[in-house]
Amino acid sequence: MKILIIEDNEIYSKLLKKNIDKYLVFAQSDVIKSFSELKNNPLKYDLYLCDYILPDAPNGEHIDYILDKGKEVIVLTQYEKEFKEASFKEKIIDYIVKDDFHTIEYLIRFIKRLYKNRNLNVLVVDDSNSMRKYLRRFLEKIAFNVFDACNGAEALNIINENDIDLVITDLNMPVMDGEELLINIREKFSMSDLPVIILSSNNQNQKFLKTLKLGANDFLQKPFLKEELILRVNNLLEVYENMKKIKKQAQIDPLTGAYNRLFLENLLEKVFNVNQTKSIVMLDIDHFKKINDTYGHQIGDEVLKHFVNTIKATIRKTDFVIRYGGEEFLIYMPDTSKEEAMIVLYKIRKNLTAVNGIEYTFSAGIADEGETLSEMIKIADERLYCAKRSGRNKIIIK
Ligand code: GH3
Ligand code: MG
Ligand code: MG
Repeated sequence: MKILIIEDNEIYSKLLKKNIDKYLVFAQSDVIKSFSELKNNPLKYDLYLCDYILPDAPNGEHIDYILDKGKEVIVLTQYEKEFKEASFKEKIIDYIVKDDFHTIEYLIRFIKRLYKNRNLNVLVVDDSNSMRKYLRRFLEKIAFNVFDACNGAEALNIINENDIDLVITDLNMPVMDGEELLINIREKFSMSDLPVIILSSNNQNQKFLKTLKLGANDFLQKPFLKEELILRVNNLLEVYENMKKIKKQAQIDPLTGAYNRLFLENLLEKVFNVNQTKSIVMLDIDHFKKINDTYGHQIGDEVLKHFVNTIKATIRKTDFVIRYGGEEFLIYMPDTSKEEAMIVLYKIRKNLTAVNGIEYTFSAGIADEGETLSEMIKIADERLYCAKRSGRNKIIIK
């Protein structure tokens, strides 16, 4: 992300640049001091941080100049009062009052957010064309990918087909209103899986309180200030992303990067479908204790990592590998019969090269029968045990 700072106060611009360099690893910034310098600049930046008043642009002429070129601007100002009347007020992303240096902290956080927003999909749901357009334009300004729908039914289709990260919805709409949309969303997604912001008119107090009880994350009362929209959206997404990170970390085994049993319990119970063909594979490294005893625990750890990496490189994107116990792993393969799963297992065996000069093998049991996940695991485990008893380095499916 390339940022241009336009600021005649050298102390302030230096401080700003220092903070950008220190805290925004993805950003690269340049500083200029005047409108005349700006006119000679090719304007190849993603974001412009502009002082409101420059010696050669006493009314913010340089800001209009940048906005005319379709660029994104955040204004830095000491003159909040005059600023309120500025012609460009509606066209900029936001403004920062330079009254104390804490605002730089906010600015840094804000730019970080803009950077992350580029990977997030926001869905706007409103039957009013002008509101939809307004929100779309503004959310695109703060870097989101925007989808829009004019009622709840349309919104649900979009949610089913796309990876939506945030929904902003009106309440009163034809076909399916905001409340029904929210109920439908919460049947599938928790508050931390897909946050929803309700747009309400000020005469709908009772109704929007109800939506909070139904699982809305936040609300915005129309007409709202742009600043309030930014703050609520950005704050919500900050929480949402942290939750996502924590959730993900909690379900991954730190040594091997495979999923852990928490993942198995949480997710697979949800996606497990009795009527769909699927295979469960239980694998166990042969004589692993001997590897530990001979080469030490650290080398043993390397073997475990190597085993998981080989499995991951061989299975499909829709399959999951889970560390079930110490050196015991489970692979979940949707839409796969045990005969098909066996072919994959042979591939894993073939791809299993030596690690640090140590050759090792594994045994496996595969099941595609059973009504529940635990039944399938039990059958696969019995077959794994058979494979061990009959001499190891075997894959058993019956
Ligand atoms: P078998 O062929 O019958 O499976 O024999 P094995 O030696 O592989 O099985 P056993 O269950 O006797 O021993 C497994 C060993 O795995 C014992 C345990 O200390 C070791 N182990 C478990 N977790 C880890 C780990 O995270 N790192 C390392 N290095 N070793 C581990
Ligand atoms: Mg073993
Ligand atoms: Mg074992």
